[in-house]
Amino acid sequence: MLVKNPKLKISAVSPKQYPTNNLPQIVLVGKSNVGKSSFINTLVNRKKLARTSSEPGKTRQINFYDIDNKFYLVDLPGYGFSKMSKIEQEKVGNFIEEYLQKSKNISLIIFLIDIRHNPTENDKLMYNYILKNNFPCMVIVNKADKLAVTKVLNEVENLQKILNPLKDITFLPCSSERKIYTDRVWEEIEKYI
Ligand SMILES: Nc1nc2c(ncn2[C@@H]2O[C@H](COP(=O)(O)OP(=O)(O)O)[C@@H](O)[C@H]2O)c(=O)[nH]1
Ligand SMILES: [Mg+2]
Repeated sequence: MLVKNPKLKISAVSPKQYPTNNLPQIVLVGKSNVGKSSFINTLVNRKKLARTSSEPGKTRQINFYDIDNKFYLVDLPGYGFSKMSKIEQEKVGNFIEEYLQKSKNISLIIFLIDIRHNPTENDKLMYNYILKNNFPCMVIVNKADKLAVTKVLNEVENLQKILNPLKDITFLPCSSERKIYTDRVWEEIEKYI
């Protein structure tokens, strides 16, 4: 998809601020630093629309990006940032859950994991929460540039075996850094807009 005019609609700190129109919301979920904000920038072909950071876990807000008045990309705060206190981590968890419960227009959750690591306990909790609540979901295995091209598909399959042995969820590799594999990702997303 060729995106023409992506813009930040609002950084919501409470549900009152969620957009009230009926545009579908495509939501990025994943631990801090997995590349959610970079993924948004890559999809919409902008360097700095979504703020990326090498210092994760800073902000507790939900950024709604209006994509050509067709849909929203929703950037959630990351969970599981180890330098955060237990209580802070719990607050972030509740904040994410509140959005997932209260938003009426979630059409797809894009769950990001890192190709180099097995899913963490927090990843598994979040992933199971998504499935238990019947959200449509696809898994993006990000940072694929960190592996040799010949190993990427094997590792994606490996991670799918761990999280989704039934193989009824789409798993796709991506590199937000190098902008590779994104055509296939767009193809999948467009089914939900
Ligand atoms: N090598 C590589 N680095 C990435 C990729 N995606 C994101 N990063 C880096 O990972 C860090 C965290 O990215 P960010 O998008 O802020 O993660 P977020 O916390 O999930 O939003 C940044 O330093 C990015 O440059 C990727 O596909 N490959
Ligand atoms: Mg981010």
